[in-house]
Amino acid sequence: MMANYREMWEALGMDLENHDNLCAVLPDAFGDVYLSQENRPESMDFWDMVVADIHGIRPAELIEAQKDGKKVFGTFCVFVPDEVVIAADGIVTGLCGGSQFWVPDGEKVLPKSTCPLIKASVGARLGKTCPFFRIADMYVGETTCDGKKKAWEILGQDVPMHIMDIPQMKREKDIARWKEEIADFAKVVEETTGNEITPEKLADAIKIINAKRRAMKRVYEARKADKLPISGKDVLLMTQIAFFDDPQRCAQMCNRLADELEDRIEKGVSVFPEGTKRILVSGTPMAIPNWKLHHIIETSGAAVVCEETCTGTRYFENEVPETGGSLDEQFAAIADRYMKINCACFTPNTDRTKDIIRLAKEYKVDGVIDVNLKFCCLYDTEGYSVEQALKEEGIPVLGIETDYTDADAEQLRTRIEAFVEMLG
Ligand code: BJ8
Repeated sequence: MMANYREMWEALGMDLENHDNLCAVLPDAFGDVYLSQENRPESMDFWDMVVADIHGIRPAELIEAQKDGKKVFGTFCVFVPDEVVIAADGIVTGLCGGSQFWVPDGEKVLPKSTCPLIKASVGARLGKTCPFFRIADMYVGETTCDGKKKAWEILGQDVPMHIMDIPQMKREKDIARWKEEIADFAKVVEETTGNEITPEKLADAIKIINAKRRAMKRVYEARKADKLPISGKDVLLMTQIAFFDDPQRCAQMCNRLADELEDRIEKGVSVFPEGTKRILVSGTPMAIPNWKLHHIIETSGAAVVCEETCTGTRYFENEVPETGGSLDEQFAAIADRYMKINCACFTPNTDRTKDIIRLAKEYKVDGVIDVNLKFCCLYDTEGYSVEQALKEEGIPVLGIETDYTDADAEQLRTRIEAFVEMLG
């Protein structure tokens, strides 16, 4: 596992010795969390293979593409529109760090009271232990939370960095400004790739990303079944890897999985015993390999049936209308679609609460676990309104705060077990 890529990692200027430490722990973690599950859908073999060589297969593909003159854009937020990059024959790769392994390197330069996602992302770059951070020709940041805004100043010291100014409100004038921001991003992408974005190419790119969204949505739809054909953990893995993969292959693999799940539903195959409590997880994103909460929930007598997170429904819900038209019209359509993402960095953000209630009903959940990554002030504060609204709806909710360490795992398990038990 992860053995044959040393030359590539060396050429990328990685810290091989420290990277070996990461490679040594990941297979065990994956084995404990994933391979211990029974009766998994066979189509998960694709994602198992990708994880087994997560720093090998896809990085090697990206480097090959770069040899053909393609440019790789590293992103940290679901607001950065993939369509624009694809339209210029560029490649997008997610860069959010989800491992505690990277946190100490991040803490060398960031305040400890920064959220682990940011600390891990910065640590992965500065510690030279993630090939994706080494490969990206350009990083694309955004003005979402304060922690990220300041992190770009450190990350951008030795990598070209473009920052998209994301509005903090969703008034008409904010959306119009966001459209301009997308048009500006398109110019930067054109300059970086050397390729022109034409209306036809953008229309094609919109179709490619919509197809990926639809395929992911099909997998999610299958989780509405009474007999759950797949675990939450497996779907989380699918979504996490969707940020790194080629979008067309991603769609193909998700559709293949959805076919199998639909077949399982027809045959009544389930991966959980009847009566297992159904949980919706809402809150902060879970970047790979952050499987902590899902693992605890699914080994505490419950199943995760949906994620209202950016590694969940916020990533794929809503499509860009495929109406074509001028670049300007398409940028407007893209701006509209992305402004439907309800992130806690907006105010007001009452539509997120509505989303959570809608999803809770659609997925027939018994309860909601609202998770906050430690030191994320936005989701932490919004948790108050979320809990209030859910209680008014009579939907049981458990608010938790956690990080990437295992220090609180047992305490979390106790609380989650008690919550699940309370669900009757
Ligand atoms: S659209 S959720 S991906 S900003 S958890 S780094 S907010 S302190 S990740 Fe996000 Fe885009 Fe929003 Fe989604 Fe900051 Fe909070 Fe950390 Fe966060």
